[in-house]
Order: sequence, then structure tokens, then C-alpha cells
Amino acid sequence: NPSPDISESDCKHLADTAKKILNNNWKDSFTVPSSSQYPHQWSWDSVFIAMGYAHYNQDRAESELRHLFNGQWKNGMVPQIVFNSTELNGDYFPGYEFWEINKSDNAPDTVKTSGICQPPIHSTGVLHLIKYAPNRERALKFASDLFPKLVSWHNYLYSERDPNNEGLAYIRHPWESGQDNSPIWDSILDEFEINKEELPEYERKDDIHVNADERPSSEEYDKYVYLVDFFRHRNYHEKQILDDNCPFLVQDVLFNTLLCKANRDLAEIASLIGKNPKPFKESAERTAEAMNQKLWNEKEQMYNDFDLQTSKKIQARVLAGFMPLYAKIPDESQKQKMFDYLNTHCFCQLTDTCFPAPSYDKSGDDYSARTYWRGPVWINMNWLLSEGLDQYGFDDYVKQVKNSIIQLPFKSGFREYYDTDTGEGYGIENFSWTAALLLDTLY
Ligand code: 2M8
Repeated sequence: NPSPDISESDCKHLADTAKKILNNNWKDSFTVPSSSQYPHQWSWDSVFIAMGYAHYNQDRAESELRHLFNGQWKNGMVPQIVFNSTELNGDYFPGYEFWEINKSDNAPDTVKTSGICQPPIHSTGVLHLIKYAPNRERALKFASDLFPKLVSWHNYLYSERDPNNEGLAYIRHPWESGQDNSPIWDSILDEFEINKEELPEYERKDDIHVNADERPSSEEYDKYVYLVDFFRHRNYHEKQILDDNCPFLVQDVLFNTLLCKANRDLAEIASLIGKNPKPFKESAERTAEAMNQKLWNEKEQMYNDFDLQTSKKIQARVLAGFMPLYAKIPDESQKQKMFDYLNTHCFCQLTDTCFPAPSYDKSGDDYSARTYWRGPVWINMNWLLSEGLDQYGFDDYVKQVKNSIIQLPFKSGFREYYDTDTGEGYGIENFSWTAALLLDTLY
């Protein structure tokens, strides 16, 4: 129990509640992030969820990943959403019909999915399963079965999403980053004009169960929809999307950090199952090097995203800028500079009373304590941060971040995100990855 203020019996109770939440969100062969707000299967959510199950329900951990990969596209893309066929008319927009994925030759024949992806944390999830699942032999067998699919997913990112062969994959929609309305995207979204008349008619559903003021703005949603429409008009043909000047093309720090880590982990999986780890090690090094060359910002003491349309770094002081720690990308001098900035009032200093770590620098004018990816604390980001800091020996801060992972649900329930200063919970309740990552932290 890394949380000194919570008793063993309270921790036990908290873990039981977390398991109940996952159980309630379980839909026969996969887990939804939330039964009301997100009634389908989401790609990176499922990996975090499987990491929690790994400790106590290996069947479900495997089923979770298998179900997700059933939706893998023929070109290797693992889709952001695999739709829940029994909930096609549930409270979620954009639903399956809107994506029109059948226009693409690469879409799966029968499984219903969206047409974009999410951060590539899947190989990392499989290695986690091998490390922590009770039956290691079985986990290794599972990893062998999934191996070709993991390889084809990584290959997709390096072949389709890296046109200049830099070792960095681009994302083409804010939803692909997992951090939908992060301030990182402001400069790009503000820049591109859309003709309202050309925008397809749509109705948002994300504000039915959650306060609208915690969600992205309607201007942001228009842009999200515009981009989906842009892709479906081009039949999800990657070259066409590029040639027609897709207005959103970003080499994202978190996405590429997770790609680098996933390659390191796929190399380890390969060694364990008797395959050649070399190509994955090499890819990891290439991506790490490219991130240090292109995305490191010495002045800001963190990594920045790169906008491929303007050929400029995007200077947004987001927590994601510290994530390369997770893939051991920064060297000794970089890691110290990053920590010196992280450990300030901007992101919660060790001596502060707040809960680390807000998703955006608190000193920024546009910091918002309760708006989605524009300030609140997210448990998955805390989990990645604590794993990263741990590798560099920042033990005190690791303790503090892990403490947040436990204290926040203890104080405010298993919410989607939390206020760094008050610990109040926001967004939807009974949120799956909050439950799963709390379990992983407690096990
Ligand atoms: C949020 O994103 C979805 C779109 O993918 C949405 O708002 O509708 C993000 O927090 C994302 O990271 C997460 O995977 C998803 C489901 O929890 O919700």
C-alpha cells in the first residue's frame, strides 16, 4: 500500500469496489470505459484495463485484447473504437454508421470499428500480462498468438504514418492522441476554417451524462467531425489524406513515447517466445533518437509535439511533455531538467498540498481545473508518470504520484478525472481505467 494515510482494510475495500466496477462494465468479452458515457470498446482503455485484470483474472485480460484485435484493420491499424453491436444506438456520437468505414478496402469485413487509432500501448500491455499473470506459460502462449498482430500494428505506424521515414509516427485527429481537447491542439484547430454548410449534420451525445462545461467546446467538436468527414471522403486512404493536405498532422510526444516503449516491450516479448528481438530494438532506438532530435525543447525543459503543417514545435506546457521518461528516452541531463520543472507549483511540488499531476501547467492563463484534458488529473497519466520517474530513481515524487492514484478514488470515487487542488472528481463515474490502474498500483 503506497498510500500512508489509508488503512489496509480501506485499501482492500477500495480494491473490491474497483473489481465491481470492472465487472459491471464487462460486456461478455470486453470492458467498456463506462456503461453510459462510452458504451463501446476503446483501444488504449482496454490495454490499461487488461493491465488491471492481469493480476486476478487472466481470462478477461486475454479476452479484452483478443476482442480489440479482432477489429484490427487489414493494413494493421488497431482502431480507436470497436463498436458494441448490442449498443449501436447507445448514447455515443459518432456511432458506427457515421464513420462509413466500408469505404476503405482496409476495414475489417465484419467487425464494426471507427476509422482512426489511439496510442500504441498494446505490446506493453501484453508484456505486463506475461510479467504479472498467475499462469505465465499461458500468457506466453497468448503473446505468441498475438505477436504477428502486434508486429503488423507497429509496421502500420512506421509505414503509413511516417512519410518522411523519420522514426516518428503522425496522428491526424486529436482523438488519436487520447487527449481530446488538450491545449496542444489549440493553435491548429484555431487555424483551420471550416465551412459550416459543408459540415455534416450531427448531434453531440457526450454532454448527456457529463456537465457540458467539463467537455470540449462546440467549436472543437465541429473540427473533430470535420476531420472524420475529411477521412471518409477519402476512403481512409492514407496517401490521399496526406496529398489533400489534411489540416491536422502532428508528431505527438505521448503517442511516440508509447510507440518507442511498445517496441522495447515487443523486443522483450520476441526474446521470450523465441523470435528475433533486433528489429524492434532498432525501431525503439530510432524513435527515441528522433524524439530527442526533433521534439526536445531545451528552453521549456520538456518535449513538445511537432506540427507537420507549419513545420513548427507546438509549445504547450502539458504533462504529456514529461512522458518520454516512461520510455527512458531522456538522458541524465534532460531528466534532471524535466524533473526540476515538474517539481514546481506548475505541476504540484513535493511540498505542495495538491494531488499530482495536473494534465496542464497550472500557471497557464488557460489552465482549467475541471475541463477534461485541459488541467485535471488523469489516473492513466499518473500511472505512466510514476512508472517513468521510477526508472530514474525519483522515489519521493513516485510515492506522491502513486498516493494520488489511491487517494483520489478513495476520496471521490472512481471518476474519469480529478481536481488537482481539491481532489474533487469530475467526468463520468465508475470509470474503468481508474479502477484497473488503481488495482495495478495496489497489487
Ligand atoms: C475520451 O475520448 C473519446 C474519443 O475517443 C470521447 O471523448 O468521446 C478520451 O479521454 C480518450 O483518451 C479515451 O480513450 C476515451 C474513452 O475513455 O474517452
